Formats: sequence, C-alpha cells, structure tokens
Amino acid sequence: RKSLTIGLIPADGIGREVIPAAKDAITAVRSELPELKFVELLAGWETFTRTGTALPSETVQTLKENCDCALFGSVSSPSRKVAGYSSPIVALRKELDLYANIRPVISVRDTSGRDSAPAPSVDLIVVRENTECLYVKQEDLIQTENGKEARATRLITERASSRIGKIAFELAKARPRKLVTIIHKSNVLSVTDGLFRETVRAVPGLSNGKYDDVTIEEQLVDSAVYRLFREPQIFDVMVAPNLYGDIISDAAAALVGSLGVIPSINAGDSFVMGEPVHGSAPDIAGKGIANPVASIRSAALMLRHMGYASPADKIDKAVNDTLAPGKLLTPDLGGKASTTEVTTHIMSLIDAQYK
Ligand code: NAD
Ligand code: K
Ligand code: MN
Repeated sequence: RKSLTIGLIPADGIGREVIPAAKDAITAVRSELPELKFVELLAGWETFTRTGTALPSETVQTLKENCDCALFGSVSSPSRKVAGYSSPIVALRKELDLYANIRPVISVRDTSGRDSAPAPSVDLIVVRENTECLYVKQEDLIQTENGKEARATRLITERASSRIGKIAFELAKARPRKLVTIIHKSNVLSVTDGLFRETVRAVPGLSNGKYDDVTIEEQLVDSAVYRLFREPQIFDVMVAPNLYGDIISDAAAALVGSLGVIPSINAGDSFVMGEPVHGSAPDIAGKGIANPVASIRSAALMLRHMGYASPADKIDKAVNDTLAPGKLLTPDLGGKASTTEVTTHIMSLIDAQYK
C-alpha cells in the first residue's frame, strides 16, 4: 500500500467529539504508516433531518471506491418508527458486508470505576455476527380481533454462522487460553440457534486440523450473562448471533468501568471499519466530557486488523498508561478531565514513544 485513505463518519452526538480524537491518534503514528488521507463523510440522524436520508449514497460510494478503511462514531436512532429513516450503521455493515463485529473487553484498572470494590479481571473478546439474526429488520404488525400482533423474522444462515465461527477460532488460536465459547439459546430456539451452534462447532472439522489446539465450550445466553458478571475470567472468545452479541458486549463493558473505553471493529473480507461500542450519548453530548478512549482504541484495533501492529501497540500503550489509577480520567470513570485533556495526554504519550 502506497497510501492509506480513511473515511471518517462521526455521525451524531458524541461521535463528533470522539472521532477527531481517533483521527489524532492515527496521525500521531503516521511515521509507521503509508501516506495518510482522511475523507469526512456524512451519515446519521442529523443528516436525515437535513437531507431526508440517513446514509447518503455518496458516503457509501466513497467508502467503496476511495477508502481503505473507515472510522464510524455513533448515530442517534429514534426509538419510535420514523418514516424513511433507517439506521445507517446497520445499513453500512450490510452494504460493505462487514460480517464480524469484534469487541475486545479488557480491564486495565483494578476497580469497577464506580466504587472501590475489586472487580475480577476481564480479558475477553465478543465476536458478534453482524449481518443477520433479528437485525434483518423484517417486522410486521397486523390487527387481529384481539388487538395488534407484531412479528419479527430471525434469520440464521449456515454461511454467516460458519464465517463468524472461523473468525472466532482464528482469534482464539492467537490468544494464550485458546478458548471459544459459543453463546446460544438452542434449548428454546432449537432451529435457529441450533443451526448457529452446530455450524460454529463444525468449523474446526472443516479446517484441516488448524484449530485442534482451540477448546470449544458453549453456554446458554442467559447463564452466560450471569457467569459473565460473577466470573468473567472464565471467558476468552465469546461468539454469538447478532442480538446476543450486542447485549453481552454492552454488559461486559460495565465490568470494566464504562462503555466509553470499549472499542470494536466491523470487519469483512476486504474492508474494516473501527467503531466505539457506545452510542451518541445525548445525556453528555456537547459538554466536552465524552471519553475518547473507545474511539482511539477502535483506531488501534482497525490498524492492527490491517497488519499495522507496531503503531497499534503504541496507541494502546499510551491509552493504558493514561487509564492507570491516578491519571487523567473523564467523568464516566470517576475523573474530572475533558475529552481534549485526555486526548492531548494520550497524544503526548504516543509522541514520547518515538523519541
Ligand atoms: P449510549 O451508549 O449512547 O449511552 C449509554 C450511557 O453511557 C450514557 O449514560 C452515556 O452518557 C454513557 N456513555 C456512552 N459513551 C460514553 C463515552 N464515550 N464517554 C462517557 N460516557 C459515555 O446508549 P443509549 O443512551 O442507549 O443510546 C443513545 C443513542 O445512541 C440512541 O439514539 C441509540 O439508538 C444510539 N446508539 C447508537 C449506536 C451506534 O452508533 N452503533 C450504538 C448504541 C446506541
Ligand atoms: K457506535
Ligand atoms: Mn449496543
């Protein structure tokens, strides 16, 4: 690669406050990257209210034709149905076939951030299927004699389950514990979750012994959440259908103090998009106190996925040193620092590694 063109889609709310921090982090490691180009792109609720579409076709086209990767902030999706509106992040994952949502959850502090009780240390990755399950959004509402009746389609395919399973085994293989836990509810949903479970279980058998050293476990989703809160250290790589994966990763975020520190990438075979797990946080948007760490870590995760491990390590080290107890923290982690103060501090710790 001679150059690296990165699409920036801050979208709504605190996305606009934290994506610039992620851009700064990538710029700070530019000496280890090809020539950088950033392209700002529109999407989100605010774009919808102005233009009538939440995902302009120009954004999709530029990502497909001109960008090597992208960073997405967060979108404000209304809870009520709004005619013509549909979530741009869900659409982007589909348009670019970003079928894997990879969410590492690691505790770097020894307290939960809310009180001084020692929390068990967490080091796990949630691998969430990103294209199907209930997110196919086929919902119907009918009027019956007894009132309204709503139904949704939950799609699970062998193809999508197999490719997400492969990602999980691939990640587990590279980790010390080499453990994959399949999350499902096939005691109730024996057809859909049954297919997910069996297909993921079959992945090693189709891979010529490549994953022989990886242990497979499984856990019903409800007890998985229970055990996640009681003994998070039992999990290594958790692989789940779309909705369970969404819920589990937000829950795991609580174990390490804040949603504001959890990164993710949406990955496909030819494109990757970094994205903080959190939403647009309307309760703190515009106050300059959003934690930039989730976005900065998403930038590092994206670079690592593209093979740029050394600059990604430098960003992660600077973040971890900043999160160490007694250092600069935003209010979600019990501190008083602003987005800008934390970002500036992280940048100085990145710069220091090049001196
Ligand atoms: P949220 O993640 O926006 O916020 C949940 C809580 O965590 C809030 O108290 C918020 O202040 C806090 N928080 C989140 N990120 C933070 C950060 N970086 N620093 C400090 N505190 C942070 O979830 P929500 O309130 O349920 O949703 C708000 C909006 O975001 C909704 O419109 C929802 O649809 C949208 N959303 C979008 C995405 C996405 O873009 N992929 C994901 C989740 C929610
Ligand atoms: K987000
Ligand atoms: Mn979520």
